[in-house]
Amino acid sequence: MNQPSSPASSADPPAGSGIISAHHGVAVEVRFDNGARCLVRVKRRSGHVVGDAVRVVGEVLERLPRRTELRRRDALGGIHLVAANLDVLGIVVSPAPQPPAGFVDQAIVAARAADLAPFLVINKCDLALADPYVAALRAAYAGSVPVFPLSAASGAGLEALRAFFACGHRGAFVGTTGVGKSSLLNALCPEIDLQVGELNEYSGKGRNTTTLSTLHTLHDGGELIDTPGFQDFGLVEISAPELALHYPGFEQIPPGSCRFRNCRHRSEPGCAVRDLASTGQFPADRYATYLEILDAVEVVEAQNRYRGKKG
Ligand SMILES: Nc1nc2c(ncn2[C@@H]2O[C@H](COP(=O)(O)OP(=O)(O)O)[C@@H](O)[C@H]2O)c(=O)[nH]1
Ligand SMILES: [Mg+2]
Repeated sequence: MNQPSSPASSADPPAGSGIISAHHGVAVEVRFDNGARCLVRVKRRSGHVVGDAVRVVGEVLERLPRRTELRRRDALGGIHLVAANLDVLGIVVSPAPQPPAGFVDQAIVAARAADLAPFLVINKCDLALADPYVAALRAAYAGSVPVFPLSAASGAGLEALRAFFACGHRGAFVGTTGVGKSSLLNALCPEIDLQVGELNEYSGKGRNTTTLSTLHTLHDGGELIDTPGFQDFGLVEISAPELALHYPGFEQIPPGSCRFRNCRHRSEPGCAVRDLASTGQFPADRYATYLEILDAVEVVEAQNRYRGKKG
């Protein structure tokens, strides 16, 4: 079998190892290690996703083990694999519209639970009301994740984010509708040419029955995955143990501080987190937010248990 030496047009399908750089439903584009690309037919539910490392042998794709998997939950509760082998997940927020309470915390926990390093992008910093919003988010999260205040519209602050990706990170963005994710992707990678302010995939009837996911190489280095419709969907639900382990701010508390290893940091005896919060050594508002999210997560867990018993 020929080693790939020319782009996808050659008659012989190239062979070798590479990465899935686009998914068209019935075919995937493989980008080989030497930069050549080719289309390979796949079954509609082949399970391949953008970011998968593959070996092409003839017409057959052999998938290599994944380092990470990013999943989302759709409006009906179905879980879908979105991308493989990402390193970082950008959580995008803006001063207007602001995400719902607890959104950033839960996204950070979901990313960490999937072994992705989360970072926070605060878009629309050109708006007059941005400064206090940035200050509050920095106070809450700067000790836990990288924070990038920027404006996709004016370009201010984009360089720092480009430099972050240039370290060799492969990532994707999540965030609620209207915070400027499409604008940000366009600003970082103009060839994507996304529609800004478009209806989201879910409510936009008749559009894009085949979701097309693509992997883009940024000019300064690093890669971005764009999966239309994904960004506005929910990440998979987090479990109470994941929340207790990954809640932003808890990194400061040395492991093993609580009496019980599986401490949920609520009413367990010998809970170091509760003690630190009650003496002001851990911010009381951050602890209160944790408890609110824990309540909500436990309600969902109880509902799922109930459904499981019935079913
Ligand atoms: N003022 C300001 N508006 C922005 C910025 N980025 C995006 N927008 C606007 O915010 C709206 C939503 O942007 P869009 O990229 O579609 O958000 P998405 O739903 O997260 O993909 C559009 O009207 C954009 O023009 C920014 O940096 N500053
Ligand atoms: Mg969008």
